Amino acid sequence: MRHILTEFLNNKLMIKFFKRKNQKQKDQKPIDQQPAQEQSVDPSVVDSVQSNATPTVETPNEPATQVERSIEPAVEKPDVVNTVVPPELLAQGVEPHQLNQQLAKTNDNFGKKMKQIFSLKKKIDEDLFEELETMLLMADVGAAATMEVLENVRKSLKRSHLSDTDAVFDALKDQLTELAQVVEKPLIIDDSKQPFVILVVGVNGVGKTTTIAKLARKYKGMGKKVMLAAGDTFRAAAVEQLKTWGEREDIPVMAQNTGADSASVIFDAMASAKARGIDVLIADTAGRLHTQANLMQELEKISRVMRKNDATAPHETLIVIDGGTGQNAISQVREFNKANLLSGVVITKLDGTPKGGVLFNLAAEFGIPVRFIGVGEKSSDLKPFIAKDFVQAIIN
Ligand SMILES: Nc1nc2c(ncn2[C@@H]2O[C@H](COP(=O)(O)OP(=O)(O)O)[C@@H](O)[C@H]2O)c(=O)[nH]1
Ligand SMILES: [Mg+2]
Repeated sequence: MRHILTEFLNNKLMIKFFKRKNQKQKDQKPIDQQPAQEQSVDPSVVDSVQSNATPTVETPNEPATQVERSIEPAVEKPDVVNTVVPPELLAQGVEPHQLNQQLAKTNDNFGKKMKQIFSLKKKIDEDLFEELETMLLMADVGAAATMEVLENVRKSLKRSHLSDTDAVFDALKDQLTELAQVVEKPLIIDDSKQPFVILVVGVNGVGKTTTIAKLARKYKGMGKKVMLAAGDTFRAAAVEQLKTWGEREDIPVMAQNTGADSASVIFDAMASAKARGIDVLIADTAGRLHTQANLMQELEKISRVMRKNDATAPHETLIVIDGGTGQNAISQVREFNKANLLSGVVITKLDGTPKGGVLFNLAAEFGIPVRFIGVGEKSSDLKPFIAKDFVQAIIN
């Protein structure tokens, strides 16, 4: 129902926007159209690993420092924002991060546009609200979230009896923060689960395997024993890619042949993880097109089979979406959510896109916790989602 309403509002608002655009913005630069992102697996990574045909537990002996040698060192960014990290995230070993530069492209669609609008408009009128509405729609916030945010801005201005445009700027920032806070619920690993099992789902190319490597590194860094399960048995390259990451991060990977039954790979990995006292098991899955209904059935089967080992598993089912795909990412969440499996979202590739506003769209439409955001290709480029920091980075 909400979906239909959203579509309706989207159409209505877009018609309004294009009318206005024709009238007023003939000389305005078109919004930056990003080229389609490279979504294929880096062949150099895959080629560098020997294929392993039999079920194995890979435990490379390379020291962890190998990771640092094989991955480009991160360029330290200067601190501009004072980040307040919630205690539960500090407990996860998360240090304060600087997002300004990583989210610079999304900032072009929010902070920069807002400054332009407010530098021209000195009084609060319908025209100002229409400009803001257009800005939010163009920034991938989505129709429903745009309406909700602007309605709340009007209400808060009324309540506070403020009538200068600075107050509108602040109120808009506050309302976006409030909306983002709906989905700020960090993933806490329940230590009573042995292992705590994270199932990672999503369509091909969104960054599942990379995110798994990032999570593995994070949890290992917190002193947890981590294991990976190569549940994407659909493509040979997928298994090899996960093994490569396992080697880099010195983390065991449970894998079987390409074409093996994904549910049984993950089931076996759970049994092995239990026997080896593993704290966190992270399972990869295939991501063939979400329009193929059998993928959903496959994921339901995987969850069912997992529950034969542990009735409470999976303890987290994370959908990974590519932040650069905007509305497409929303339809992917909608599709995967039909099977009612999702407990968290990871939005990747926010470093290379102006479409980070999709987070608000997601928050308003589904309210599923955004556990992490991906801001680069390195295994250290995963940040826990903190609403205030995110909004500060895109409106600074
Ligand atoms: N810039 C950027 N690239 C990413 C990020 N996450 C993943 N990627 C890249 O996206 C591509 C696909 O990732 P992969 O993990 O293989 O996707 P999968 O098919 O869902 O497993 C790879 O080239 C990754 O390096 C991110 O946060 N930022
Ligand atoms: Mg993959």
